[in-house]
Amino acid sequence: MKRVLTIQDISCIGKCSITIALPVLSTMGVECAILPTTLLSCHTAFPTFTSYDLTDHMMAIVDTWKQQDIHFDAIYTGYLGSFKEIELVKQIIHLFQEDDPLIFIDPVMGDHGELYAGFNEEYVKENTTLCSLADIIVPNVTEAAYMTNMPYKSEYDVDYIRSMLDRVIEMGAKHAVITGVSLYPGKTGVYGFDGNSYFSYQNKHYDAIFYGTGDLFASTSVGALVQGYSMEEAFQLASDHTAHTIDVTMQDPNRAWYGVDFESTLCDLGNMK
Ligand code: PXL
Repeated sequence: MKRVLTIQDISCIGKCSITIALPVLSTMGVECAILPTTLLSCHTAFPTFTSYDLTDHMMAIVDTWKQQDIHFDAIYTGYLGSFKEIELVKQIIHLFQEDDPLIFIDPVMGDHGELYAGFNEEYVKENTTLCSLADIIVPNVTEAAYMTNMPYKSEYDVDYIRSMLDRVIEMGAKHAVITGVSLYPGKTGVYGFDGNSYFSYQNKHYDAIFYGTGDLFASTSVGALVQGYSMEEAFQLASDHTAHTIDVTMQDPNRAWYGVDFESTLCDLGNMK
């Protein structure tokens, strides 16, 4: 069985980061090891939350794995809340590099033209240096704009996205996929470069914001990639699954405001080849 290490926070309430990665990867038939960076009562979009820093324990945990010769097929990071977390992830990537795991980095920093609470341009610079170590990064348009110093636009053409992607790739990651790319009215999808060619995939656009959809997309992509899907196939599957989950979430009149209803569509991921 393939084994993925995910390094992200645990938000006790919030349907994001590890509480999405773990069930999604497990359902896809992939062992998911977790390295929690922070324990939050709720994610940072809640009006109040507590945050308990776990970074002092992370290396001790990794040391026990190294002593017991544990290997990973992929290392997947999402939301990282501090410079220290970014630095630790760099060290962990270095420690496991002899296994040549797929390094998949979702540089979670913001959306809709704004950085998330607690992040600033210095943080963006630091996260960009982490991205340069990746095999695949999946910034959304906001994150890519901050990383490349390009102006954020909510309306654009394919040339804007293509030059953003080219600049992101120049920053060191081997492959990149920009998410939340809307190339036609009523559509949203991805625009990526797989090392040889560009690819793009568009789905129905839903005019709704559900936290955790980026984490669902990234986790599904990682699951498909380690199971042997090509980049284009993996991102298509993740786009379809994310769009379907948003659709199902919107149909639930009792849905929680704070997260996508990924639980309702988990079983669809269990039938992958
Ligand atoms: O879904 C991204 C995410 C993950 N973890 C925490 C967050 C967010 C987005 O706001 O606050 C703690």
